[in-house]
Amino acid sequence: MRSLAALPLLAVVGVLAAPADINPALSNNSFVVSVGDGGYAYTPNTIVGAKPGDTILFEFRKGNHTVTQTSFADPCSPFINATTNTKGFDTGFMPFTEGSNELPFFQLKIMSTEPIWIACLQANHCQSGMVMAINPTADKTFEQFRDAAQGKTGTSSALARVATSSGWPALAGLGAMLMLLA
Ligand SMILES: [Cu+2]
Repeated sequence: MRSLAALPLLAVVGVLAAPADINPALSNNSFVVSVGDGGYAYTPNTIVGAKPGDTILFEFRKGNHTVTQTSFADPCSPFINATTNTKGFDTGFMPFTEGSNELPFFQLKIMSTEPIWIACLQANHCQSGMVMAINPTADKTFEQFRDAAQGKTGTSSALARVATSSGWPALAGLGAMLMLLA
C-alpha cells in the first residue's frame, strides 16, 4: 500500500513542472479587439484578467480611430503624469480604407495587472462612448469610465492634439506598450 500511494505524487510533480520548464509563453493569453466595426466602439470593450505577458491585438476595421491610453479621472484626454512626465501609449489615427485588403493593426503588450484605460481621440468618439477598460476593478468599473467620458462636453481634446502632435505612434505606456508587428 505504501508504494502505491507514492506513485501518484510523483506523477503530479512531473505534470506541474513540465509547462513552466518547457515554454513559459504557453501561459500567456492573446486577445483580439475589433476597432470601429460596430460604429464608435471597441469590441469587446472590456478585458478582465489580463496579466503581464499577455497581448491584445487591435484591428482597425472601419473608419479612422485611435487607441489611446487615457485615465480613469480624465477619460478623453491622453494620459500624462505631470510629475514624472510619463505619457501613455497612443497609436495615433489608424484609418481603414474601404475595400482595402490591408487591415491596420497594433499589438499591445500588457506589463501590469493594474487597470488600463483606453479611448478613441478622434473628434467626439470618446464622448460618444468609444472607450475601453483593461482590468477594471470593483471601485473603478468600465461603466463608470464610460459614463464619465460621455459626461464631457465641448471640444474634444483630441482635436487640439491632432494639430500639434508629431509624436505618433507613442509606443511606451503605463502598464503596457504598443508593439509594431512586422
Ligand atoms: Cu474613434
